[in-house]
Amino acid sequence: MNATSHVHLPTLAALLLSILVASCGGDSTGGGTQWRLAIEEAPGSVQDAYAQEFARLVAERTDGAVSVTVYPYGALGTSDDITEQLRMGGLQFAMSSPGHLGKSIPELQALLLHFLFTDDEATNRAALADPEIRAAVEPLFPPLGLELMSILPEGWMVWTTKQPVRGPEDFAGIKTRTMTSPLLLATYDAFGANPQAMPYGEVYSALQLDMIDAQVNPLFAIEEMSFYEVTDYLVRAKPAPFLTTFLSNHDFLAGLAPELRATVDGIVADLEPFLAEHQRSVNEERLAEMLAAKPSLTVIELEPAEREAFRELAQPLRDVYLERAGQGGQEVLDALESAIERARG
Ligand code: 6CS
Repeated sequence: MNATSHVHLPTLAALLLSILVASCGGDSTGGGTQWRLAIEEAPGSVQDAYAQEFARLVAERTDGAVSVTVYPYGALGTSDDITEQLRMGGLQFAMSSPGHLGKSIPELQALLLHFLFTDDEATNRAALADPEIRAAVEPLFPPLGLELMSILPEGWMVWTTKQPVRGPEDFAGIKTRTMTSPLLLATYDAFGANPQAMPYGEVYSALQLDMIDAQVNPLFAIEEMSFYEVTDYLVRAKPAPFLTTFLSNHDFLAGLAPELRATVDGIVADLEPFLAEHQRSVNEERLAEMLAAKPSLTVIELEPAEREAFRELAQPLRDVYLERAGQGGQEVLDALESAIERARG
Protein backbone atom coordinates (compact mmCIF):
# COMPACT_ATOMS: atom_id res chain seq x y z
CA MET A 1 0.00 0.00 0.00
CA ASN A 2 1.46 3.40 -0.95
CA ALA A 3 1.45 6.62 1.02
CA THR A 4 -1.44 8.08 -0.98
CA SER A 5 -3.79 5.21 -0.20
CA HIS A 6 -2.85 5.55 3.48
CA VAL A 7 -4.05 9.11 3.32
CA HIS A 8 -7.18 8.48 1.30
CA LEU A 9 -8.58 5.22 2.63
CA PRO A 10 -9.80 6.53 6.00
CA THR A 11 -11.24 9.59 4.29
CA LEU A 12 -13.10 7.44 1.77
CA ALA A 13 -14.47 5.26 4.56
CA ALA A 14 -15.58 8.37 6.41
CA LEU A 15 -17.18 9.74 3.23
CA LEU A 16 -19.19 6.54 2.77
CA LEU A 17 -20.17 6.72 6.39
CA SER A 18 -21.31 10.30 5.99
CA ILE A 19 -23.57 9.25 3.08
CA LEU A 20 -24.97 6.46 5.20
CA VAL A 21 -25.68 8.62 8.22
CA ALA A 22 -27.73 11.01 6.13
CA SER A 23 -30.43 8.34 5.94
CA CYS A 24 -30.30 7.42 9.63
CA GLY A 25 -32.00 8.72 12.77
CA GLY A 26 -31.23 12.00 14.48
CA ASP A 27 -31.42 15.49 13.01
CA SER A 28 -29.94 15.92 9.56
CA THR A 29 -29.08 19.49 8.77
CA GLY A 30 -26.79 21.07 6.19
CA GLY A 31 -24.02 20.67 8.75
CA GLY A 32 -24.43 16.88 9.12
CA THR A 33 -26.32 14.55 11.39
CA GLN A 34 -26.81 15.29 15.04
CA TRP A 35 -27.52 12.67 17.68
CA ARG A 36 -28.84 13.59 21.10
CA LEU A 37 -27.52 11.96 24.25
CA ALA A 38 -28.95 12.81 27.67
CA ILE A 39 -27.18 12.08 30.94
CA GLU A 40 -28.67 11.94 34.42
CA GLU A 41 -25.87 13.94 35.98
CA ALA A 42 -24.26 17.40 35.88
CA PRO A 43 -21.47 18.58 33.57
CA GLY A 44 -18.16 17.28 34.95
CA SER A 45 -19.79 14.12 36.33
CA VAL A 46 -18.79 10.53 35.66
CA GLN A 47 -21.61 10.10 33.12
CA ASP A 48 -20.58 13.37 31.47
CA ALA A 49 -16.99 12.14 31.08
CA TYR A 50 -18.27 9.05 29.26
CA ALA A 51 -20.71 11.04 27.14
CA GLN A 52 -18.08 13.58 26.09
CA GLU A 53 -15.68 10.79 25.15
CA PHE A 54 -18.44 9.02 23.21
CA ALA A 55 -19.24 12.29 21.38
CA ARG A 56 -15.57 12.88 20.60
CA LEU A 57 -15.11 9.39 19.16
CA VAL A 58 -18.32 9.56 17.11
CA ALA A 59 -17.17 12.82 15.51
CA GLU A 60 -13.67 11.44 14.96
CA ARG A 61 -14.70 8.09 13.48
CA THR A 62 -17.39 9.55 11.19
CA ASP A 63 -15.00 12.28 10.11
CA GLY A 64 -17.40 14.89 11.46
CA ALA A 65 -20.46 13.54 9.61
CA VAL A 66 -22.20 12.88 12.94
CA SER A 67 -22.02 15.10 15.99
CA VAL A 68 -23.42 14.19 19.39
CA THR A 69 -25.01 16.82 21.63
CA VAL A 70 -24.87 15.97 25.32
CA TYR A 71 -27.75 17.16 27.52
CA PRO A 72 -26.90 17.30 31.23
CA TYR A 73 -29.30 16.54 34.09
CA GLY A 74 -31.96 19.19 34.36
CA ALA A 75 -32.01 20.11 30.68
CA LEU A 76 -34.64 17.48 29.84
CA GLY A 77 -36.17 16.65 33.22
CA THR A 78 -35.67 13.79 35.66
CA SER A 79 -34.13 10.37 34.96
CA ASP A 80 -37.61 9.00 34.23
CA ASP A 81 -38.30 11.86 31.80
CA ILE A 82 -35.03 11.20 29.98
CA THR A 83 -35.80 7.49 29.61
CA GLU A 84 -39.27 8.33 28.28
CA GLN A 85 -37.80 10.70 25.68
CA LEU A 86 -35.36 7.99 24.63
CA ARG A 87 -38.21 5.51 24.25
CA MET A 88 -40.16 7.97 22.11
CA GLY A 89 -37.17 8.61 19.84
CA GLY A 90 -36.59 12.23 20.86
CA LEU A 91 -33.16 11.11 22.00
CA GLN A 92 -30.88 8.60 20.32
CA PHE A 93 -28.88 7.73 23.45
CA ALA A 94 -29.23 8.18 27.19
CA MET A 95 -27.92 7.07 30.54
CA SER A 96 -30.62 5.36 32.54
CA SER A 97 -29.75 4.04 35.98
CA PRO A 98 -31.34 0.80 37.22
CA GLY A 99 -32.02 2.71 40.44
CA HIS A 100 -34.81 4.43 38.53
CA LEU A 101 -35.30 2.17 35.49
CA GLY A 102 -35.94 -0.79 37.79
CA LYS A 103 -39.49 0.52 38.22
CA SER A 104 -40.14 -0.35 34.57
CA ILE A 105 -37.82 -3.36 34.28
CA PRO A 106 -38.05 -5.29 37.59
CA GLU A 107 -35.49 -7.90 36.47
CA LEU A 108 -32.87 -5.14 36.19
CA GLN A 109 -33.11 -4.58 39.93
CA ALA A 110 -30.70 -7.51 40.40
CA LEU A 111 -28.02 -4.87 39.76
CA LEU A 112 -29.28 -3.02 42.85
CA LEU A 113 -29.06 -5.93 45.29
CA HIS A 114 -26.89 -4.93 48.23
CA PHE A 115 -23.91 -7.08 49.24
CA LEU A 116 -24.27 -9.16 46.07
CA PHE A 117 -21.07 -8.03 44.40
CA THR A 118 -17.59 -8.57 45.87
CA ASP A 119 -15.69 -5.85 47.74
CA ASP A 120 -13.22 -5.58 44.90
CA GLU A 121 -14.02 -3.25 42.00
CA ALA A 122 -11.84 -5.07 39.47
CA THR A 123 -13.57 -8.38 40.22
CA ASN A 124 -16.99 -6.76 39.88
CA ARG A 125 -15.96 -5.17 36.63
CA ALA A 126 -14.85 -8.54 35.26
CA ALA A 127 -18.17 -10.04 36.34
CA LEU A 128 -20.16 -7.29 34.59
CA ALA A 129 -18.20 -7.86 31.38
CA ASP A 130 -19.18 -11.56 31.41
CA PRO A 131 -21.13 -12.44 28.21
CA GLU A 132 -23.63 -14.44 30.29
CA ILE A 133 -24.78 -11.24 32.00
CA ARG A 134 -25.12 -9.44 28.69
CA ALA A 135 -27.16 -12.35 27.33
CA ALA A 136 -29.46 -12.29 30.37
CA VAL A 137 -29.94 -8.53 30.54
CA GLU A 138 -30.02 -7.44 26.88
CA PRO A 139 -33.48 -8.92 26.03
CA LEU A 140 -35.09 -6.85 28.81
CA PHE A 141 -34.76 -3.63 26.83
CA PRO A 142 -36.33 -4.00 23.33
CA PRO A 143 -39.89 -4.50 24.66
CA LEU A 144 -39.60 -0.94 26.00
CA GLY A 145 -38.20 0.40 22.73
CA LEU A 146 -34.69 0.51 24.18
CA GLU A 147 -31.38 -1.19 23.48
CA LEU A 148 -28.60 -1.86 25.98
CA MET A 149 -25.22 -0.55 24.90
CA SER A 150 -23.19 -0.87 28.10
CA ILE A 151 -23.38 -1.39 31.87
CA LEU A 152 -21.13 1.16 33.55
CA PRO A 153 -19.79 1.44 37.12
CA GLU A 154 -19.68 4.83 38.83
CA GLY A 155 -18.23 3.95 42.22
CA TRP A 156 -19.36 2.61 45.59
CA MET A 157 -22.57 3.84 47.11
CA VAL A 158 -21.83 6.00 50.17
CA TRP A 159 -24.36 7.02 52.82
CA THR A 160 -24.39 10.72 53.71
CA THR A 161 -26.08 11.27 57.04
CA LYS A 162 -26.64 13.91 59.72
CA GLN A 163 -25.97 11.40 62.53
CA PRO A 164 -23.21 8.77 62.68
CA VAL A 165 -24.29 5.38 61.32
CA ARG A 166 -22.34 2.27 62.26
CA GLY A 167 -25.10 -0.31 62.51
CA PRO A 168 -28.73 -0.83 61.54
CA GLU A 169 -29.83 0.51 64.94
CA ASP A 170 -28.40 3.92 63.93
CA PHE A 171 -30.60 3.95 60.83
CA ALA A 172 -33.79 3.62 62.92
CA GLY A 173 -36.28 6.20 61.72
CA ILE A 174 -33.68 8.03 59.61
CA LYS A 175 -35.46 9.41 56.55
CA THR A 176 -33.14 8.20 53.81
CA ARG A 177 -33.52 9.21 50.19
CA THR A 178 -32.95 6.46 47.65
CA MET A 179 -33.54 6.30 43.94
CA THR A 180 -37.04 5.32 42.98
CA SER A 181 -36.86 1.56 42.30
CA PRO A 182 -39.00 -0.37 44.80
CA LEU A 183 -36.17 -2.77 45.66
CA LEU A 184 -34.06 0.10 46.97
CA LEU A 185 -36.91 1.25 49.19
CA ALA A 186 -37.34 -2.31 50.46
CA THR A 187 -33.58 -2.55 51.10
CA TYR A 188 -33.39 0.57 53.27
CA ASP A 189 -36.58 -0.47 54.99
CA ALA A 190 -34.85 -3.76 55.89
CA PHE A 191 -31.87 -1.75 57.21
CA GLY A 192 -34.27 -0.07 59.63
CA ALA A 193 -34.30 3.32 57.90
CA ASN A 194 -37.34 5.24 56.75
CA PRO A 195 -36.70 5.27 52.97
CA GLN A 196 -38.02 8.04 50.74
CA ALA A 197 -37.87 7.97 46.94
CA MET A 198 -37.36 11.25 45.14
CA PRO A 199 -35.70 12.60 41.99
CA TYR A 200 -32.00 13.48 42.13
CA GLY A 201 -32.63 17.18 41.66
CA GLU A 202 -34.76 17.46 44.81
CA VAL A 203 -32.33 15.85 47.25
CA TYR A 204 -30.27 18.91 48.22
CA SER A 205 -33.22 21.05 49.27
CA ALA A 206 -34.92 18.08 50.99
CA LEU A 207 -31.78 17.62 53.12
CA GLN A 208 -31.50 21.33 53.74
CA LEU A 209 -35.12 21.61 54.85
CA ASP A 210 -34.84 18.49 57.05
CA MET A 211 -37.45 16.71 54.96
CA ILE A 212 -34.89 13.88 54.81
CA ASP A 213 -31.89 13.05 57.02
CA ALA A 214 -29.70 10.99 54.70
CA GLN A 215 -29.14 9.93 51.09
CA VAL A 216 -27.14 7.37 49.12
CA ASN A 217 -24.82 8.08 46.18
CA PRO A 218 -21.19 7.77 45.03
CA LEU A 219 -18.65 10.30 46.32
CA PHE A 220 -18.39 12.31 43.10
CA ALA A 221 -22.18 12.85 43.13
CA ILE A 222 -22.15 13.88 46.79
CA GLU A 223 -19.59 16.53 45.90
CA GLU A 224 -21.10 17.85 42.68
CA MET A 225 -24.63 17.98 44.07
CA SER A 226 -23.25 19.57 47.30
CA PHE A 227 -25.02 16.97 49.50
CA TYR A 228 -22.03 17.13 51.87
CA GLU A 229 -22.89 20.76 52.66
CA VAL A 230 -26.17 19.65 54.25
CA THR A 231 -25.03 16.40 55.92
CA ASP A 232 -22.22 15.68 58.39
CA TYR A 233 -21.06 12.09 57.86
CA LEU A 234 -19.86 10.07 54.90
CA VAL A 235 -20.45 6.42 55.77
CA ARG A 236 -18.41 4.02 53.62
CA ALA A 237 -19.84 0.50 53.81
CA LYS A 238 -19.42 -0.70 50.19
CA PRO A 239 -23.03 -1.90 50.19
CA ALA A 240 -23.27 -1.88 46.39
CA PRO A 241 -21.61 -0.31 43.36
CA PHE A 242 -23.58 2.42 41.61
CA LEU A 243 -24.23 1.05 38.13
CA THR A 244 -25.81 2.80 35.22
CA THR A 245 -26.86 1.59 31.80
CA PHE A 246 -25.96 3.38 28.59
CA LEU A 247 -28.94 2.90 26.27
CA SER A 248 -30.01 3.63 22.74
CA ASN A 249 -33.42 3.96 21.15
CA HIS A 250 -34.22 0.55 19.66
CA ASP A 251 -35.63 1.67 16.29
CA PHE A 252 -32.86 4.20 15.78
CA LEU A 253 -30.19 1.59 16.37
CA ALA A 254 -31.95 -1.01 14.23
CA GLY A 255 -32.20 1.54 11.42
CA LEU A 256 -28.52 2.42 11.34
CA ALA A 257 -26.59 1.32 8.28
CA PRO A 258 -24.40 -1.70 9.17
CA GLU A 259 -21.15 0.27 8.82
CA LEU A 260 -22.38 3.02 11.11
CA ARG A 261 -23.75 0.51 13.58
CA ALA A 262 -20.32 -1.16 13.60
CA THR A 263 -18.72 2.22 14.27
CA VAL A 264 -21.03 2.85 17.24
CA ASP A 265 -20.51 -0.67 18.60
CA GLY A 266 -16.76 -0.26 18.22
CA ILE A 267 -16.81 2.99 20.20
CA VAL A 268 -18.90 1.42 22.97
CA ALA A 269 -16.54 -1.57 23.14
CA ASP A 270 -13.47 0.70 23.20
CA LEU A 271 -15.02 2.78 25.98
CA GLU A 272 -15.79 -0.27 28.13
CA PRO A 273 -12.72 0.17 30.39
CA PHE A 274 -12.83 3.98 30.36
CA LEU A 275 -15.33 4.67 33.11
CA ALA A 276 -14.09 1.99 35.49
CA GLU A 277 -10.71 3.75 35.61
CA HIS A 278 -12.08 7.28 35.45
CA GLN A 279 -14.60 6.93 38.26
CA ARG A 280 -12.00 5.63 40.69
CA SER A 281 -9.78 8.72 40.43
CA VAL A 282 -12.71 11.15 40.26
CA ASN A 283 -14.33 9.67 43.38
CA GLU A 284 -11.09 9.92 45.37
CA GLU A 285 -10.40 13.47 44.12
CA ARG A 286 -13.90 14.60 45.03
CA LEU A 287 -13.54 13.13 48.52
CA ALA A 288 -10.40 15.21 49.04
CA GLU A 289 -12.20 18.31 47.73
CA MET A 290 -15.13 17.79 50.11
CA LEU A 291 -12.84 17.34 53.12
CA ALA A 292 -10.91 20.47 52.15
CA ALA A 293 -14.12 22.48 51.73
CA LYS A 294 -15.70 21.19 54.95
CA PRO A 295 -13.10 19.94 57.45
CA SER A 296 -15.83 19.00 59.95
CA LEU A 297 -17.14 16.34 57.56
CA THR A 298 -16.51 12.96 59.20
CA VAL A 299 -15.71 9.83 57.20
CA ILE A 300 -16.87 6.59 58.82
CA GLU A 301 -15.40 3.37 57.38
CA LEU A 302 -17.47 0.46 58.61
CA GLU A 303 -15.51 -2.38 60.21
CA PRO A 304 -16.07 -5.88 58.77
CA ALA A 305 -18.34 -6.86 61.68
CA GLU A 306 -20.39 -3.70 61.19
CA ARG A 307 -20.79 -4.42 57.49
CA GLU A 308 -21.79 -7.97 58.35
CA ALA A 309 -24.87 -6.72 60.21
CA PHE A 310 -26.06 -4.97 57.04
CA ARG A 311 -25.09 -7.92 54.85
CA GLU A 312 -27.33 -10.21 56.91
CA LEU A 313 -30.26 -7.83 56.62
CA ALA A 314 -29.70 -7.61 52.86
CA GLN A 315 -29.96 -11.37 52.21
CA PRO A 316 -33.80 -11.64 52.31
CA LEU A 317 -33.96 -8.91 49.66
CA ARG A 318 -33.15 -11.57 47.07
CA ASP A 319 -36.54 -13.11 47.76
CA VAL A 320 -38.21 -9.70 47.57
CA TYR A 321 -36.48 -9.18 44.22
CA LEU A 322 -37.60 -12.59 42.93
CA GLU A 323 -41.20 -12.01 44.02
CA ARG A 324 -41.27 -8.92 41.83
CA ALA A 325 -39.06 -10.05 38.97
CA GLY A 326 -40.30 -13.64 38.56
CA GLN A 327 -38.64 -16.27 36.40
CA GLY A 328 -36.89 -13.67 34.23
CA GLY A 329 -35.47 -12.16 37.39
CA GLN A 330 -34.23 -15.55 38.53
CA GLU A 331 -32.35 -15.93 35.25
CA VAL A 332 -30.68 -12.53 35.61
CA LEU A 333 -29.74 -13.22 39.23
CA ASP A 334 -28.37 -16.68 38.37
CA ALA A 335 -26.30 -15.16 35.55
CA LEU A 336 -24.98 -12.46 37.87
CA GLU A 337 -24.08 -14.87 40.65
CA SER A 338 -22.29 -17.28 38.37
CA ALA A 339 -20.44 -14.42 36.64
CA ILE A 340 -19.34 -13.09 40.04
CA GLU A 341 -18.15 -16.57 41.00
CA ARG A 342 -16.20 -16.89 37.76
CA ALA A 343 -14.67 -13.43 38.25
CA ARG A 344 -13.69 -14.31 41.82
CA GLY A 345 -12.01 -17.46 40.56
O1 6CS B 1 -29.33 9.45 42.79
C1 6CS B 1 -29.69 9.61 41.63
O2 6CS B 1 -30.88 9.68 41.32
C2 6CS B 1 -28.63 9.75 40.54
N1 6CS B 1 -27.32 9.46 41.05
C3 6CS B 1 -26.32 9.38 40.22
C4 6CS B 1 -24.93 9.28 40.71
N2 6CS B 1 -26.50 9.33 38.91
C5 6CS B 1 -27.79 9.34 38.27
C6 6CS B 1 -28.93 9.08 39.25
O3 6CS B 1 -30.12 9.47 38.75
